[in-house]
Amino acid sequence: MTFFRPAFRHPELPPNAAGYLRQDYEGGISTLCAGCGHDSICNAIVQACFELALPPHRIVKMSGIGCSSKSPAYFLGKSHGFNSVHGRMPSIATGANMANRDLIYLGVSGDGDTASIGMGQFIHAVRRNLDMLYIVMNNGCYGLTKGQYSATADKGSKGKKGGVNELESIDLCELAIQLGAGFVARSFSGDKQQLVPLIKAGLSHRGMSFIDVISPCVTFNNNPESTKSYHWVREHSEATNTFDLVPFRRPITAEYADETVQEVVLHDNSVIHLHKHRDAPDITDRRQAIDNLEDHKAQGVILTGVLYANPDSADTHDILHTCERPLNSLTEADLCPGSPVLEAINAAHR
Ligand SMILES: Cc1ncc(C[n+]2csc(CCOP(=O)(O)OP(=O)(O)O)c2C)c(N)n1
Ligand code: SF4
Ligand SMILES: [Mg+2]
Repeated sequence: MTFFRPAFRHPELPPNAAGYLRQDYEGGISTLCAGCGHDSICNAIVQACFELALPPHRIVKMSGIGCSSKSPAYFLGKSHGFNSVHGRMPSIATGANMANRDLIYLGVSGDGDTASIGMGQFIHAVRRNLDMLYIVMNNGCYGLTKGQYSATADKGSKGKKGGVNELESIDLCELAIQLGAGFVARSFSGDKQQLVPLIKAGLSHRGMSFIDVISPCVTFNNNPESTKSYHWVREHSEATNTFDLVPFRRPITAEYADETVQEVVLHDNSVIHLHKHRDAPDITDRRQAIDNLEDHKAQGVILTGVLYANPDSADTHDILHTCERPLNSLTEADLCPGSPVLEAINAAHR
């Protein structure tokens, strides 16, 4: 069995704006179960990075442990990568981000990896508003260890084996909004049309972008009584809005009537055009975003799309006033400013 992707592609496939081909963003051949939602998310990541024309060598992909966390092997094969310990991706991402703020950070995790063993790590990365895109591939179970319920499994949901889940579920999007993430969205692995622009918007936002993607585990949690199955999600989801991301390099045009479109300008001047559904709440209002999630949950509906966006949020570097340059670019003169400066610092503490 080979795990290498054939290099041959149609010679006329067009490159992106930076001159890279789509295959420059691909990884190895997946070893996940055929039909696993995680594979669709990997494809959406490849597509989003290709469309944004990000230089692959400027991206850092990080993960913990789980089927979801091994998926970075299947995308962005020319990027930097770090497969960390179970639940520890956020602290590794924090350290790397503090050392080099010039790179683009993409963390991939599972619902087990994030909502149980990694919960302490997750909440602190969010409250620090770490500049990264954090994607949870949420199947409501521990796929890698044979399908035990995770903390995001809905109360009343039933997996392929065992009884009904009696415990309350943790809503990671609600937590992320409460803790100050600047961009929060939910999607479904089977909805590429919605997922690709969400990933592009998440990568364009500065600060914490969090996307919870419901991603069915076809082996352990895809039976009709599971609220994380393909069938259930297709029958019970509703989008807050449909939207386009207009990257900053393209001309921005106002194509829609004011009362039906909400415009959000991201830090790099990309623009999200949200086509709001009738009576949709203001997604820049944190309280409304949480109420909206809870209201839909009470009706048994999974709300997808952009749930909350705050384009003005300050990221960890802004908050801590850190050095503006990557630490590896600092010279001895930068690091040792000389006796008079040190004297002045010491004097200030006397
Ligand atoms: C410290 C530690 N505890 C437990 C495990 C066993 N373990 C491996 S993956 C996993 C859970 C995976 O679930 P999730 O993060 O939801 O990923 P999925 O496989 O569902 O994509 C567990 C408990 C481990 N590898 N390390
Ligand atoms: S066990 Fe489930 S989560 Fe893991 S690869 Fe198979 S379908 Fe995907
Ligand atoms: Mg899982």
